[in-house]
Amino acid sequence: MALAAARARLPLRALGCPLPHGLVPVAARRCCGEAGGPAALPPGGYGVWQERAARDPAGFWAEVARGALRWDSPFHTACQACPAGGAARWFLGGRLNVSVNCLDQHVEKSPDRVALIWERDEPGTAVHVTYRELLDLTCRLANTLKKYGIQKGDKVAIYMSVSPLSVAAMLACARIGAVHTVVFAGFSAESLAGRIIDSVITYNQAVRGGRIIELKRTVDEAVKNCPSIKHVFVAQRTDNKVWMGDRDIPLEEEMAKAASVCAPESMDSEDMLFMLYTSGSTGKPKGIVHTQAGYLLYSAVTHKYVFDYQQGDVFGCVADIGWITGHSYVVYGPLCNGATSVLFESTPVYPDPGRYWEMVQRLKINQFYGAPTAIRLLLNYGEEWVKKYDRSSLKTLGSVGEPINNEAWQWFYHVVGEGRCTLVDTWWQTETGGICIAPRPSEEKAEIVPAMAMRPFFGIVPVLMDDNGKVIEGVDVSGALCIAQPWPGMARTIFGDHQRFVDAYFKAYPGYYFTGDGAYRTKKGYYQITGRMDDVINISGHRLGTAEIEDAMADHPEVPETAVIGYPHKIKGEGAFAFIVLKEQTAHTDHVKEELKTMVASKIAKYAVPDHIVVVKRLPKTRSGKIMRRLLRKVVTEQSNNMGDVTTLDDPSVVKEILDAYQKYKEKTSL
Ligand code: 7RM
Repeated sequence: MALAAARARLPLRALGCPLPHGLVPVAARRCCGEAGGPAALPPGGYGVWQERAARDPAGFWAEVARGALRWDSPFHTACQACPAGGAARWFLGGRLNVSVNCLDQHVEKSPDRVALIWERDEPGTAVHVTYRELLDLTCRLANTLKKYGIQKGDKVAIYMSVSPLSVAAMLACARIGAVHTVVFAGFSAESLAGRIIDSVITYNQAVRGGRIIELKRTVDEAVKNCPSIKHVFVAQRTDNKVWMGDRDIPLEEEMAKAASVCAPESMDSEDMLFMLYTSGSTGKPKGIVHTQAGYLLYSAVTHKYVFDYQQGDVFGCVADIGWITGHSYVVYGPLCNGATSVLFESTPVYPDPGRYWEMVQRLKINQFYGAPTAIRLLLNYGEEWVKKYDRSSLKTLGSVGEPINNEAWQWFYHVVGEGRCTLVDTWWQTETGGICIAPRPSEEKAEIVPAMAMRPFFGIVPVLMDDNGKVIEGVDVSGALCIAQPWPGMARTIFGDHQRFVDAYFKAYPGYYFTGDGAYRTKKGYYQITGRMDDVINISGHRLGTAEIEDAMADHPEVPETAVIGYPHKIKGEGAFAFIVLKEQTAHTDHVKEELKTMVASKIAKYAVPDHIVVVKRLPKTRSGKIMRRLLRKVVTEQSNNMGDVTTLDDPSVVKEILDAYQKYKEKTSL
């Protein structure tokens, strides 16, 4: 009801254009300009570059960095290994500003080139923003932040839906040397409060799939538990009024008063650019830190070469800016390359399952980059939703975030891409900064194997490790996926806990970066990712630690113990499955389960809520008290005839107990 009223009152303009100083939807503006070309590589081809980059990473990247980035002062050392283990540092002594690379350099040559196409929730209401306009927004926002005392090194949370203003917020931080941390707008108040931040930029509300999301209200809740937050800048995504307190600053009003010129801060290559929280196998999410030059270079070069981005192309990555994919392939990579980047605010099924392809037709998108979970969802609706629309602009399709199953790959390739587009399955992580393994770039017309990431990017040297920490040579082998040499996009640390960084990524296989994933090297030497080797699960392409979900349920007074595992889910890829122990057999089990679900939603986010909760008398534990989640996975994937080694179990009879409980649950529900 409330929503219908809100929408009737304020469609286009308010759901539409909260941008200050009268930016209005423009149907068609030129997307390309003459200059400001994408990142350049030295002459050669894939094989030549790959060989050179692997043999001499410092020399290779130094050459690329000189050509592709605009420097205030040149670097003196391309790459320096970290003496205490950990990630290498890049382009030492160099100074630059990321926002200058993403904006000013393009404005100088082609100010009217379209930087962003904001594909808003309501189809057909796209807003085009030129490079000049985006620089103007960024400078006004930067000056507003400065006015309120935000300085180099301060931490600014961006809790907003995707829009030109949220992109400007990221770039404004970069301009003045503040560190942004984008928090996905689906995260709860408690998640937001858990981040280390000095101020927040948010919207009054967000709009997604025709629904209103109360962002400011969530920020208000978070602020109560987060005394470090000094300012909350509130922009208007809708015309609805929200409560404004002492700490709150109306963003557009301030921006309208602010100067549209802001001198960029000259940053050291290794100064922090942003941190982004991501889940690991233990503890709370960690703030992964990326620095200025190396990250920008790597996102730009991978954007150009993996997707074969050509100047004038419209690049459509439908990820939210709250994830690393949005950082690298909605914002930094494309803008550094002077591209036209689409900001997708909606969902794949709003207003109907043809949304992506209607958008492709209308915006003439040339590269479409999305997640397998959306493809799996859409293929259930049938081909008509795709075929209705003209997709002839498409040249490259990309997949990211989780393994793409063969059925989804084939549908994406044949139905969406009409069998004539290159489909790249791209493997990478928050920690890697950009794509590390993908079928492109490659030698001219090299084969692409369905549903496989295949080939390392320039300078990425993948190795597989066995259980004893030895490198596995040869082909047709599987092991733990590590990367043997540094590359510029690698994260540098975990904010505030460098030891945790070293322990998580460099300890298991000294001298190598351990990804946490397993991989198979095929007979032809290609890489296929087999999935996480730790207790991280992947729900709809979103990373979550099973321990995080367990922790969120731990405070329930009637539930002393829980164990969460990932299980295969047809659409989401994986879902969370919880086993819980109750204090005593209460009559209101269902009530407890509902309470647990609410706890997970409010402590983490809705997508983290377990699909299934099974009550057991006890959890399977080793004699030293460790929960054997491996056994629970066997039960849920119905491989209980093959439990493996159970000799370390404290009491093997627990297996039958759990199997019985699972069977009973299955009969009762439609599992
Ligand atoms: C970009 C991103 C990283 C984890 C990673 C993998 C899984 C990502 C693929 C994939 C198979 C892929 N960053 N993953 N891409 N698995 N094939 N193409 O997703 O930090 O959020 O997640 O996602 O397990 O370790 S992330």
